[in-house]
Amino acid sequence: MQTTTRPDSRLTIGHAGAIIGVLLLLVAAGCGGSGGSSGTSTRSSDPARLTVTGAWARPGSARENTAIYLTIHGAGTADSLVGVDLPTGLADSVGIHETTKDSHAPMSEQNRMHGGEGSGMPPTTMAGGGMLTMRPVDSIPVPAGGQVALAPGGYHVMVMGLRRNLVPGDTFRITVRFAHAGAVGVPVTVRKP
Ligand SMILES: [Cu+2]
Repeated sequence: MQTTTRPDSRLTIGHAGAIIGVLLLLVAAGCGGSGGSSGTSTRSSDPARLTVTGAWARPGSARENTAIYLTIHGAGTADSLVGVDLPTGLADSVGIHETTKDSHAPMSEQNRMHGGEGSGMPPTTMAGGGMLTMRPVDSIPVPAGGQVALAPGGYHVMVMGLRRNLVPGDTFRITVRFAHAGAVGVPVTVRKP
């Protein structure tokens, strides 16, 4: 007097579970792909075109200054970064700056005007007794096939007079202009250094 429905239904449930498992794997694979390298298009040595990666901004409050950092991967011909455009209404002005360690000069006029490279940072402090001095630059050279990092303590995109708060996790887009490559749209993520 035994029925055969129970083993059958159990088999069906087991089969459905396997299908769900496969679907979860597919979803997981899709998520993983977006965070990592996505094939040859992100190769830094691609000579065909200049690319900009890893752009991030320091958090900051309205009326403060902040900085944006990024990495430029040069194309087959030498180029230069000549300007940056921020989204409308993000800040009063923007410039390209270089921070250098200067053991002689007192606080520069530029630093007195708008404080340090990062929001809320004291303008001129550095371990070892040197002074950090920021100065505006007209352009940043990008060698053919080379890589240029805009990073804390060096070149940076100076954002002056934020008109709203930037908190970790915020994202916005900037346009980075190059002499040869032209305008390159770049996504920026706000995060702590
Ligand atoms: Cu600066």
